[in-house]
Amino acid sequence: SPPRGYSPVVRSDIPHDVTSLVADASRIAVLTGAGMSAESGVPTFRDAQSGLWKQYDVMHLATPEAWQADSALVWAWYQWRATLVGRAEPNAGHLALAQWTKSAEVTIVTQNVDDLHERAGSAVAAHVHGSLYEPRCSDCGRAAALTLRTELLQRMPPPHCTICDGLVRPGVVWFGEALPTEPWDRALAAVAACDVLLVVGTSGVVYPAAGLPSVARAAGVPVVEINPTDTDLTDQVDYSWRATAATALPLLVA
Ligand code: BV8
Repeated sequence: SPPRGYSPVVRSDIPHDVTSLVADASRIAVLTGAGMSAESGVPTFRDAQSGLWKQYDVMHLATPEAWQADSALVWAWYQWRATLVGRAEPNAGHLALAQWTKSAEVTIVTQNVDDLHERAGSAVAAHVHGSLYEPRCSDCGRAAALTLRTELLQRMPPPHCTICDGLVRPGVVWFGEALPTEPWDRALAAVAACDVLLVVGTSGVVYPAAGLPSVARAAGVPVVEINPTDTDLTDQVDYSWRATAATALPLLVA
């Protein structure tokens, strides 16, 4: 089934306005959201409330409170998501961005916690919401190895830190948690110092990441949104291209 938010009226050609906005750009910044991975079959964040997890509210599961209340349930949800992403492949949009780095300076800032940009061959300048693949000790902060178990249960007690015996937690940013400083600083620098900012596959709901397009515009950087539907950002961008990531990005790089 098409990804959430898919609209039938989706262009498959590059709008003239976008061509001109991108034509002279040598430094491109790209802000990606869950829609970037939708065509890889990875459910967007809100669609991660499916199957085993249908009865749970993802907006609750992705919080420190849920972790405090039931770390085995939350750990199992992230194991399920990490396994799901592991079974997915980068799509044509991920691959086009990786290809583009051969002819232009492309800086990727992602809200996604998957590793599909990396597996397509891109370096990611900033994972502003962390990563499914970088668990860390919730006490001493040390990185922990992620061992994905084959069977996916609804409750899986998280492992303990080999150094201080603290609980190992998912390496993501939960709602109510501050974003990691260094990735956030790199994200701010990237969107302010580029020639054009592409915003691909995000609803622009979650802050402070959703504020990055206005940071770019305040710096005089033109912003192009690539999304099959209108979003909270649509009236803040210079051009909104009704297209999916895997359709639009290869056209830009061709
Ligand atoms: C913070 C990691 C402050 C976890 C994520 C009350 C209390 C505390 C904070 C708040 C509050 N009220 C508001 C806030 C701020 C809050 C916030 O913004 N809430 C929202 C819901 C209103 N933000 C925070 O809490 C942030 N921290 O504010 O800290 C602070 C400061 C100092 C000290 C202490 C605290 C932290 C936010 C990070 C949350 N973590 N991810 C995990 O993954 O489990 S966010 C998560 O949801 C995703 O990473 C993503 O960024 C976001 C949205 O997910 P989706 O909806 O799936 O994806 P997206 O929005 O990108 O939408 C999909 C889009 O794709 C759609 O537009 C669709 O049309 C499009 N699409 C679909 N198919 C395609 C496509 N596009 C292209 N091609 C396609 N094929």
